[in-house]
Amino acid sequence: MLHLDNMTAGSRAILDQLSIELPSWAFGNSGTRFRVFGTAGTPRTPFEKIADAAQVHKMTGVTPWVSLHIPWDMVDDFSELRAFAESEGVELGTINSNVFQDEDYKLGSLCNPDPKVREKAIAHHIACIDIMRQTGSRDLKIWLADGTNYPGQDSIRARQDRLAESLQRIYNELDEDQRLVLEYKFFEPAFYHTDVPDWGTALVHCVDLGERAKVVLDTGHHAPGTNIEFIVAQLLRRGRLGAFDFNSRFYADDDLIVGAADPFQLFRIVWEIVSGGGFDPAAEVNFMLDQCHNLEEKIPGEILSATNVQEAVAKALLIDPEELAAAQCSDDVLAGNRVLMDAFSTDVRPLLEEWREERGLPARPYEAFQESGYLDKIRSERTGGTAMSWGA
Ligand code: PSV
Ligand code: MN
Ligand code: MN
Repeated sequence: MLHLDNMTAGSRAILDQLSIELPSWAFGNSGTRFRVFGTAGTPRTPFEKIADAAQVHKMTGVTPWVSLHIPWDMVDDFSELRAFAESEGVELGTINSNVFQDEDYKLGSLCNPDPKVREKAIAHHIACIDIMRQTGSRDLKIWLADGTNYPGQDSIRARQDRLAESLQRIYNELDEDQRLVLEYKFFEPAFYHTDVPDWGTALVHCVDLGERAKVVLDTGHHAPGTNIEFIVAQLLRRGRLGAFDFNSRFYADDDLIVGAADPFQLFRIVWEIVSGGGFDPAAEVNFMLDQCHNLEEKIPGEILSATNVQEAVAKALLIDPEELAAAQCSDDVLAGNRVLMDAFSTDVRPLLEEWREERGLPARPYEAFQESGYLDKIRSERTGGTAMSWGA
């Protein structure tokens, strides 16, 4: 039987320090281009999104941060929002810019051929940096919808040059304790080419920008079959893995609950983070969820996501690095694989129940939330107003 007492001090520290940031947009309504299905009690304001996110932390104890998206989470007074978050037991985290929903950005934002549009997009990021000063956020996260649909529509190379110049202007505005984290995605909404399609392109721009520019790895932004753990290993080697957007996918950018589609892939990724030192606070990797709950209730969806990541981490911590290294030096090509598979096949849920009980948390967060009555409360209280949705 596994017990916390049997863990090494190093593994125990990783488990205790694990923190996962929640995306504010996960608590709004979302859907596909075919239909957005609403739920009763959906937040009508950024304050209500934070109140819901705080429930996830109250149940799991591993999600103390909430990431904001600007302008979706625009408020008059960010110090008021910050104080509210703190009163709910959470803190404001990463600020995500949005240069993909304005008519002007039809042909791109930081890469747009029109200098006036590029100026507008740069100004938006500078406004986000100012918000970061008020929210106390460290990271400015940039995901761009820039790209083209047809060969010849614009110059791929000129767009890279414009991107480099625009990013440098933004980077130069950061304070010493702030970072720029750049997210890549190989397709969508542009279909012929995307301006930041892969980790190589993101890394090249980050290296040019400076030490405080890092890459964001969104697990849903790769071609099927991509070995994501390899990318993790390489970015950690170079000290350039800035943040994770966890989610899972069956087909495209599905944004489903992390660990739902392929828990073994999640385990492999997490093991690479463990073995590469990525959970050491000094590595400064921000672990975030980037999900949308189209059909399921949002708060339980986020609770499950947080516990899925925590389970993958606990499994990876069962691997004895010395045993694995010895196996890898043997002539048996399957010996190391057996070590990994033994860890993956172990049920760590009782261990995590023990961990939660030690902290006065519910042993089973998902069930405890369902029994808490919170959903009934928000369903009856949040009447009137307009429910917020992904994209508004
Ligand atoms: C769009 O693909 C996206 O899902 C990116 O992953 C961003 O992180 C997120 O939207 C929020 O802007
Ligand atoms: Mn993302
Ligand atoms: Mn995405």
